[in-house]
Amino acid sequence: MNIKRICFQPHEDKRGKLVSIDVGKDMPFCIKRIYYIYDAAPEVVRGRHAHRKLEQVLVCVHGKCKIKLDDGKEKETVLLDNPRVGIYVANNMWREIYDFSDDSVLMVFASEEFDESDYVRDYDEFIHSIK
Ligand code: T46
Repeated sequence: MNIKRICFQPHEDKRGKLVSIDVGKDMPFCIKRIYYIYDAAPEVVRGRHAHRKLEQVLVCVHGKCKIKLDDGKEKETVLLDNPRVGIYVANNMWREIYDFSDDSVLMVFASEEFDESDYVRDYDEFIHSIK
């Protein structure tokens, strides 16, 4: 699977690092929504769904977690542990996010507003829908 990683260039000086994300330059879509996940226990699995239309970029801005991506043909797991790297998750991609460290903060940039009807929460339905 060809997973797209987006590298953000931090502005670094003796006070620390600052990452700015320019929508037209760094993101493959116009951001309509931003949310973040924190206080996720190490044993939980989040996600377990696909989206019909939504595209997202996930950045673990603190701590770490893993994401398993499944396009219906191939599966790949990526460790998210770098606030300078975003993982692009296209539509029609099953995702499971797990192995959260206690201090993890997962920031998500989304191409669409929240819409429950965009979710495919049944794996068999997902496989059927991409055929
Ligand atoms: C994804 C992973 C990484 C809202 O009201 N607005 C929102 O923008 C979102 C994302 C969620 N919600 C509500 C819906 C549920 O009542 O928050 C609750 C938890 O959402 P969900 O169970 O979908 O959370 P995750 O972590 O399983 O999945 C979320 C995103 O939904 C999903 O698109 O890729 O984070």
